[in-house]
Amino acid sequence: MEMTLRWYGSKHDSVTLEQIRQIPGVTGVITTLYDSMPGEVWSEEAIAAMIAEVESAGLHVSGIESVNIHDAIKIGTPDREEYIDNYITTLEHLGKAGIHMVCYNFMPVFDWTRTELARKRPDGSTVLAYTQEAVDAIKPEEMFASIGKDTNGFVMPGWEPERMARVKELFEMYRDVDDEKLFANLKYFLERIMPVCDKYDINMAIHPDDPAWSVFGLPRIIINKTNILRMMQMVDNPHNGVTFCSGSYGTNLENDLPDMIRSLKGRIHFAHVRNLKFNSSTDFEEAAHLSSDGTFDMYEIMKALYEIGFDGPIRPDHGRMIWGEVAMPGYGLYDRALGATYLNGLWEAIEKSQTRK
Ligand code: DNO
Repeated sequence: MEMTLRWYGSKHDSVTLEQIRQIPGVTGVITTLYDSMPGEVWSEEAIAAMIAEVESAGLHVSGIESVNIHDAIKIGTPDREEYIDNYITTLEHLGKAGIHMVCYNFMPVFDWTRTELARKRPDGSTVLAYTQEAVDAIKPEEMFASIGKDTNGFVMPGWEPERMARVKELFEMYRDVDDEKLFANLKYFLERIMPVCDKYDINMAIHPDDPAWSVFGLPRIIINKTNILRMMQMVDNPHNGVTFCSGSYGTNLENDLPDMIRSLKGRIHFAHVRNLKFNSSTDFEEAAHLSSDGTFDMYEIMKALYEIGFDGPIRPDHGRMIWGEVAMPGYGLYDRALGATYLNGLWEAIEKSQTRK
């Protein structure tokens, strides 16, 4: 595996490449063209500039998170053809530039959903949190306003104000899309893009829906082992793979994370590893990465990744806001650096104990 950190680009991120370079064991970043809108073609020039900036700091681009999917593709409207063609061109440009991993998601309307961006924990740190009760109590169009005040002035991935302004309209557009239709539209999209992925050896890594159940009545399909295996089989190409995100699949306590990892051998192209602390099955907060701070056994998660021979990029995921840092919620430097170091420590221990067998 390669330890990486997510980076939004110098215009959008409070964390610098120079700081990332100083985290022991982090050699790459996962980045994106954060200003591009879903459906746009990423130009070769913009991709080259992004790579040059990262490389000049002594790091490399280990993959993209995300090239977002236009709603027409998820809904399956006739204009999806044009947007799929654009997506293919973007993949071609990325492939030519030597990028081989692309993370994306297939969630309708909202990307990840949290109800609090700064819940205070007993140690004074703040974290992202979710309660089903809070979601049930508000209308979808109120969602952004209810958390928007806690973004510290940053644009949150998947919560771009332009999109949020259209929430009502988007809900209307998804009215006839159920789980089966969403699966069919995902299959159609994947079948169209697999040839370019084969040509340039690009691993597509679908991110799970977060939380791993339907919110506001919208269909959500990338939520559990059954559905993800169905997706792997419906387009049975090794380039059709997953981002294994422990914090997203883990929102549903019925998901056995190490077992899911083992069942996806060869198809995990990217890993997001973080811990959650459950206060009840419908109330969870994003803990520190350490096993004892949350609900998951991080050793077992890392061991399962090690055992299946995972060799893609991995990143610590959302961190707590600590030590007075002001950053995009979940994406500060300090706690993610602690997370990277902890995950590297677990990996080293697992690796050494395995070779001693
Ligand atoms: C949240 C992220 C997601 C993820 C996308 C992938 O912090 O994990 O926004 O990047 O769902 O497309």
